[in-house]
Amino acid sequence: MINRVTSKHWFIAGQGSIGSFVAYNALLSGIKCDQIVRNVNHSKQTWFHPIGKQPTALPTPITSVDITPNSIHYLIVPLKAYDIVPFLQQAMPYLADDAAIILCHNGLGTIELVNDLLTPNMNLFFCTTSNGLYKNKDGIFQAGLGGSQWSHVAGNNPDKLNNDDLVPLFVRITQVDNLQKILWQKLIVNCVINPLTALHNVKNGALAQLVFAEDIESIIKETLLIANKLGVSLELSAMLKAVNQVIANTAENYSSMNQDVKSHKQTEIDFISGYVVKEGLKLNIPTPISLSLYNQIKAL
Ligand code: KPL
Repeated sequence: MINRVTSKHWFIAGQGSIGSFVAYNALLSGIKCDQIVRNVNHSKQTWFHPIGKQPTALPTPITSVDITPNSIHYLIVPLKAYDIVPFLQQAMPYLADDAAIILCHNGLGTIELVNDLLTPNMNLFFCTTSNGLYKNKDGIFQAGLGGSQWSHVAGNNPDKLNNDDLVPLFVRITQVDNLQKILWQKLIVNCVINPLTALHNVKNGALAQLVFAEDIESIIKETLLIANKLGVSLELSAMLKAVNQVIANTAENYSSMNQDVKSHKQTEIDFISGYVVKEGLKLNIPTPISLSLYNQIKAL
């Protein structure tokens, strides 16, 4: 039986894997939720394929013509990092004065950009998720059950959301107060796996070969210099272990950057190695390895 656990009406940007996972969970929980797309004619019915359960057709997405100005109080933006600011600029007239916005993506650098767009009563949250989701022509597939962590990152009302609001949407989710450390840990994993797999056109698992060991260690060391200077306490041995663990756990996957390069799509390199380079410049710390990876990906 459908259990209406919350009266919040959620809006989700786009029909990506994470957004569709959230829309599926909302549907199961009886929570009001709409996926927003640019053009409904270009979007097709999305099927979500959960682990061990029947595939489910998600509700038809809506466009801005279906939304009343100032009516969005709860918005999840699980878009690629470079799409977030353009989306929010267009969404601004539809956001309520007290909107709660959740960002959810790979890389770092959007929080500062989005903060500049917010009006005083809005609140910004960040959620990082490791659910094994992938998309193909038949829909969105859940390959593994991962966890998510979230925190308030900007605005004057951190209590605008609580964990009970998000459990029905993300399932295994925890509110944390050390999100910066978690985001840097994920950033370092992405700084290693994403550009290397894209440049060498290999699956994540190929990075376990000895020939990549030196590059992996150099990337981690360089990114740690920046993280540590910013007060994020992460250590080389723990990061080496974490990176190798992700390489092993996702051995059969092609990283998102590898897939983006292969399908001639924009990559998230600006918010991965590019973010490290930018922070290095601000801190006066040279980042030649990240810069080289950044330039090589940009050149592809
Ligand atoms: O986040 C990822 C990505 O591909 O973007 C990893 C963790 C590297 C898994 O492929």
